[in-house]
Amino acid sequence: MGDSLLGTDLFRLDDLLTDEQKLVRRSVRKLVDEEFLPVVQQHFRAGTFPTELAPKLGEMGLLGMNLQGYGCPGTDNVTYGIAMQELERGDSGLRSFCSVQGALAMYPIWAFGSEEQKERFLPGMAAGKVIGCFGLTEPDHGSDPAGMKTRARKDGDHYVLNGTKLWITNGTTADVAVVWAKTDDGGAESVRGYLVEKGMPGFEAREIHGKVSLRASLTAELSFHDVRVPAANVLPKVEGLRGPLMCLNQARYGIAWGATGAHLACFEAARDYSLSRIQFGKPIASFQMTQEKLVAIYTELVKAQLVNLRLGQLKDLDQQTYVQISFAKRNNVRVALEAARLAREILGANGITDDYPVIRHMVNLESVYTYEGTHDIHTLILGKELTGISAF
Ligand code: TGC
Ligand code: FAD
Repeated sequence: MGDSLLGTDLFRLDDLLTDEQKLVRRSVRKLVDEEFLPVVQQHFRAGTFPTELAPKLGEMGLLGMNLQGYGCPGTDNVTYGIAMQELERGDSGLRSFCSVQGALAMYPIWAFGSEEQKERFLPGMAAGKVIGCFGLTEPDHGSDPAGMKTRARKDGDHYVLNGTKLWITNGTTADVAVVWAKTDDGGAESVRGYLVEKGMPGFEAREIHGKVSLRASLTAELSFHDVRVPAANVLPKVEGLRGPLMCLNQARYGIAWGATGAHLACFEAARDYSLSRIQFGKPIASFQMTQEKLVAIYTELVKAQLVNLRLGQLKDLDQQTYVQISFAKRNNVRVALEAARLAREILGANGITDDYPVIRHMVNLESVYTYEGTHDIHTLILGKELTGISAF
């Protein structure tokens, strides 16, 4: 099996990878196995994230991986996807940390920021020394961000920000929050991105407690009460909902690969368990019903890998569409969640303890199913593509 996909590479996708891509997969897998998996149970139980890993993630080029310049590694998109897959093989919280940092906080600065903003924030963020978060969702506006209430009012050379953002990953540890707000500056109201820095008076981040999913990830509520954000902190090169949605394309792409990593972990755990667990005098893997479940998990895993690689190739040619990304996010998360449920069943009572990774992945995937566009929203994006009719 070597460093291949643990015996799941039925269609020899590895033949299409470069040595460099396989090397990245091996080194991220090693990091996850040696430095993350030994501590994930403790973090999942405590509801904490090992933020101290951030500089290591930076050193390994896992933050803002597919961005060029400003200290970012500038890898191709297949390499970026492979890394996300390996991170989420560890835990969705670990991939989330890197997705939010790279795709949702660094990408908007990189794509829409001024030269000064890029030079000021990106090198530290790529190194894992400056943490970012992304504030789009609000208490009353999740799937429909166009209805957001957060407002920025121009006042001299500042904008005064008021509003609340909810469910913000990395919110309590972030040094800089990319906050999307409406402003009527210069005529019609439009959405702009604001770089809100930790410590700005009126800005508060409160941790959300009581999560049963994605426990090894920090999630916050951000509130803004007359926060004076310098005009120099407004992202100058984008206006409208297209801005945050372009960031989501980057992150959803990573999630499509990441969910396949969680899927892979569940497959591996279920197959190993079924071979070693003896009932009625034989391994449970010898029962036809167990084999049917393993084959169901495996089939969707193999298909998801094909989707990811082709999508990555198209992204490297800059020919991907957001409909393809919705397809991949929607499909791969759903099949990973179904696989996790089947794997949990194969593990019997052991399937409900966090001594095995399966139930942790299963409950995590419930969040992944909802964030970055719920399953239903991606269904409607695809439905619109097929019919030409928007059913939002
Ligand atoms: P609509 O009128 O369709 O579009 C508004 C403008 O945006 C353009 N557009 C896109 N551009 C780039 N990428 C996309 N995917 C785009 N989708 C639409 C569109 O062409 C239009 O441009 P323009 O220039 O004509 O103005 O907008 P709508 O209000 O009808 O909404 C569309 C909808 C529902 C698909 C969208 O709002 C949506 O995707 N909603 C889901 C919200 C969401 O995904 N939130 C995620 C928050 S972040 C998060 O969850 C992080 S989890 C982090 C972790 O990994 O831990
Ligand atoms: P709602 O939009 O209220 O949806 C509730 C239900 O109604 C869903 O089943 C949905 O599919 C359905 N629904 C809604 N509209 C329609 C429709 N038109 N047709 C059919 N069904 C519909 N957001 C950020 O901005 N930044 C983050 O870092 C971030 N991190 C997150 C981390 C976690 C752990 C979680 C759980 C969420 C995070 N989110 C973040 C928020 C996430 O993006 C939202 O939860 C998501 O977009 C859905 O919004 P909502 O929860 O308000 O659900």
